[in-house]
Amino acid sequence: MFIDKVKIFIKAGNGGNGCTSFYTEKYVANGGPDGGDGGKGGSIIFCSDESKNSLTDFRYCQHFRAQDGENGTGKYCHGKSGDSLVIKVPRGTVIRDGESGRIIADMFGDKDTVTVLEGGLGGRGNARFKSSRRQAPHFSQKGQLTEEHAVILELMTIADVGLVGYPNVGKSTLLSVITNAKPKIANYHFTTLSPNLGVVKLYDRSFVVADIPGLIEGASEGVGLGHDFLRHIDRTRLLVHVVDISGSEGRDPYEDYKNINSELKSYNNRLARLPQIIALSKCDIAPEENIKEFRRRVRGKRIVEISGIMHKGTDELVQSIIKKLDTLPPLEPIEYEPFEFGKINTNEYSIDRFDDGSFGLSGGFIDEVARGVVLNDYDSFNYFQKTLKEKGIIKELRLRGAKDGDIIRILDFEFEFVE
Ligand SMILES: Nc1nc2c(ncn2[C@@H]2O[C@H](COP(=O)(O)OP(=O)(O)OP(=O)(O)O)[C@@H](O)[C@H]2O)c(=O)[nH]1
Ligand SMILES: [Mg+2]
Repeated sequence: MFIDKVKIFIKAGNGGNGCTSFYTEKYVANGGPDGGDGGKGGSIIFCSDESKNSLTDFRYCQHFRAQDGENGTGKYCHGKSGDSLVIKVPRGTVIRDGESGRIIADMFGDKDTVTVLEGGLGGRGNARFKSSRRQAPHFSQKGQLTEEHAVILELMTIADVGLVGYPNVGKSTLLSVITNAKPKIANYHFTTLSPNLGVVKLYDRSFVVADIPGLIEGASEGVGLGHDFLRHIDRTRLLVHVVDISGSEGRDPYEDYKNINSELKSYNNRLARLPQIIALSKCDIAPEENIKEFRRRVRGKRIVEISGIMHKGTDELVQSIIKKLDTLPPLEPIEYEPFEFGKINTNEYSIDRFDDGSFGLSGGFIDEVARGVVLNDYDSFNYFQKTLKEKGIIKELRLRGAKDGDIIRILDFEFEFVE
């Protein structure tokens, strides 16, 4: 089963906790603090891999967690950092935020590497909190906790040329003649069920062609295989519109041509506006009259007559494609304003006033300080108060009307305001 769109859940590793410990040795009383820092959590990294061509790997595995950082221990031992998790995706995968749908990264190049979630920072051990006035800190910092996020992976194949047309018109046959690809070919509709890629090589030139399942009228409403596969030609620079000019299935070739164009338009304007070369296929069995009639009705377009099975006209078609590609801008990643999962700004804080007269402190700065607080430890609490004072938060609380005895809430704990 071919899968080209999946939702997965990713979580970077938590930071390890810092350690509270004191040096002990025989005959050494009251050794100093020697608690080590916690290790950093592992990050979630995406890497594009040219050897993959679908997202099928993600069908049964949707949860990805990087390793947590280890806790620090005594004797200044720092915890080991957690291993990052590298998730390999095919080239051309677009990574989106699962909630807003905004693009986080376009894995356009081969071996592109993007860190989507940073691991949590490790907490500092009590050895770090030693100062001239605080010789024996009985507290250390906790590691930063990370959150799970949903992301959507969407494969948008990278190819220069896309083949479009009704089912059974000879798209895959054409691909097999002009490229090295060996797609399945058969005389029934929807032989091709997932995109095929092939590379055309002519002297020093080469370009990539994508063959997708056939489209039919109403594809935009989900008729046939729907137009979901158009995503795989959404990045192309040029379309080759394959029209069965023999009318072997009793349809009017000109109507086919018009219908496919309107399906492209209902998918998106970019596709509808892409330059097209029309390949009239099955010319070996087509009445001359059909070709003339089509040429009469479609004027001013580049039209090449081909027969895939007889290998006729295909060289001319390749030459036309190269000529046209030379005039077009190169393939480029999608333009987007990258979405980043909220990086915590450890400098920011805000003060709120609640109905009951209490105050609430929140923001990255407060979270950062709160990680190090052990409320029932006098030392730790002093350190906490001092940090708030240095940041000007105590002063601001006063200005906002806080009086001694008022309740101040932080995360899930509260304390009384005293200066
Ligand atoms: N006579 C003739 N038959 C052709 C030609 N090209 C393809 N065919 C036949 O048409 C049938 C369909 O060919 P495919 O290449 O599988 O067509 P397709 O457009 O990829 O079809 P789907 O994948 O179903 O959309 C096969 O039986 C081919 O042998 C041609 O130039 N002349
Ligand atoms: Mg096919």
